[in-house]
Amino acid sequence: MSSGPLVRVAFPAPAPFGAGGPLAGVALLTIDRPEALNAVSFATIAELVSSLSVLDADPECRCVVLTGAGTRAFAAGADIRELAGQTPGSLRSGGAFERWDELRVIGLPIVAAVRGYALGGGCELAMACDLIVAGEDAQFGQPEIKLGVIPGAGGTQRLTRAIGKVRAMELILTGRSIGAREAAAAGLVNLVVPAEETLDRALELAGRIAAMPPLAVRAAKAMVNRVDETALTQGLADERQAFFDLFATEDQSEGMAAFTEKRTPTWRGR
Ligand code: DAK
Repeated sequence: MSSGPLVRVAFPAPAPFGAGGPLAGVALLTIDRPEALNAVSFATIAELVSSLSVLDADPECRCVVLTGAGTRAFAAGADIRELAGQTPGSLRSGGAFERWDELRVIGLPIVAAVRGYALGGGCELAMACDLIVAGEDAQFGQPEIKLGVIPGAGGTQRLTRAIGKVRAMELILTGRSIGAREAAAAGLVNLVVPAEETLDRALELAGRIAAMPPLAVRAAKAMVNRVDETALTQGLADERQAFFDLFATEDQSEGMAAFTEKRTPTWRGR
């Protein structure tokens, strides 16, 4: 049993593929409960959202990679031992589950690097991220039905949006999990990579996002996420407003000047 933090933070993250030195602008968060397949206890989600909030407020941080310690799991769910003794009343009043909702206010893009099991709350956590890099050994699923309950941290909603109603319905009603290739074919993950390269490939992807102008990155994330919250007419209006707003930034002037002058832009995040 580990007695240190439940979520390790490395900021800046190490460069991918042993390239040496840190990876500018990228933070690596690792759920560190490998003995419990990184099950997300109440304390784990609290630590995770606290770390993300700190990084979100740090102008040096441009992108986050979230992974699980070890090779067997991203996270095998919420901690069943903690859930077992709960009642409707304790779940409503405890506040612990509200920490999950705080993931939604993070403006930084988050890349999930998934090896092994991403089940239940682990699958929901991956889907709450913005991109998913899956190792060939990844397994995604919502097995809560086998425990006598249903997904409670967004699984019925996000899985359905990601892979469509009939596929989500089958997985949620039977508890079957799917491998990385099936997940990719269904549109759940961005890319499937050799298992041992999962973290490096996620860091690489995060590095490319971190090299982009940060205000535009945050605006883009917010606008893509608007899709699930609004009808098209309102979404288009919101996008236009965000587009207009970016013309008040130095990064817009710099980006367009650099294009004209045929040079690499320097982003200031303002
Ligand atoms: N919770 C606690 N411990 C877990 C765990 C989990 N979800 N998953 C695995 N472990 C622990 C095992 O108990 C075992 O511990 P020891 O017995 O060694 O002490 C250790 O990790 C290794 O697991 P196994 O021995 O079981 O390993 P196997 O290779 O045999 O099997 C497995 C791997 C992933 C197939 C199996 O461990 C498994 O079925 N795990 C449970 C998967 C699952 O049912 N996940 C869904 C949990 S329910 C909400 C937020 C979140 C949630 C709900 C609401 N709100 C915000 C409202 C989420 C709910 C869930 O995720």
